[in-house]
Amino acid sequence: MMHATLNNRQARLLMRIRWLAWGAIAILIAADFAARADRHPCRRGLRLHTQYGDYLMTIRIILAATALAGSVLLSACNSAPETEAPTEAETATSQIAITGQWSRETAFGQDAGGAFMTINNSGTGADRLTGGSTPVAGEVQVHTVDMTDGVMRMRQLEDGLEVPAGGSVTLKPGSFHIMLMQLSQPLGQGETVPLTFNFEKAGPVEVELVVEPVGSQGPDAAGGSND
Ligand SMILES: [Cu+2]
Repeated sequence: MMHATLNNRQARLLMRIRWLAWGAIAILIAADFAARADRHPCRRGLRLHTQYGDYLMTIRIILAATALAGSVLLSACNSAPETEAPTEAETATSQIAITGQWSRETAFGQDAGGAFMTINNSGTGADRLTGGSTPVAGEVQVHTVDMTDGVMRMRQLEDGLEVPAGGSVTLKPGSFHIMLMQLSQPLGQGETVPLTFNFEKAGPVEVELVVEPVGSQGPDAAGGSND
């Protein structure tokens, strides 16, 4: 997203210009009233058609033009977004570390596989895992699992998965997971699979998945394979 950004100093300067413009308009209006008072019927006498009267008229036209220009300038200033200074969210950084990443053995002909891991973000800003790439699959998707009418269904997280600042998200069977779509080859137990994740802030993060046996709940799960 590209948009004009003012820093704090520019924002303060704009505010000062705005107050000066308001002040100038107030003075011009006051001066105009003074000029009108001078031409009030009970005071003008014979002066109305003198050179002095023409002079006052000229001043009034100049005042009106200046006030008009001032208000146009003001509305232009007002239409500029108020808070253009970089927000905390914009300057915050993400520090991603991925641990315990693994995948599961697939049968010949199986066209999708899962991948699981824990994603830590020790940075000051939340980040978002949006997807990734691997040589063994056509597409890497971020999935979640929902319960619909008592049936567990998985679904792609189109907007990715948020990893909070100073927090972590665990991807595991039955919950958030990575889906390796259109596998070009079966994943064999003991193999390692390179995978590059895409994070919105941190950018690409490379990992190597360890392929665990069919039915595994993860390398750290007690008992290992349980089917
Ligand atoms: Cu899935």
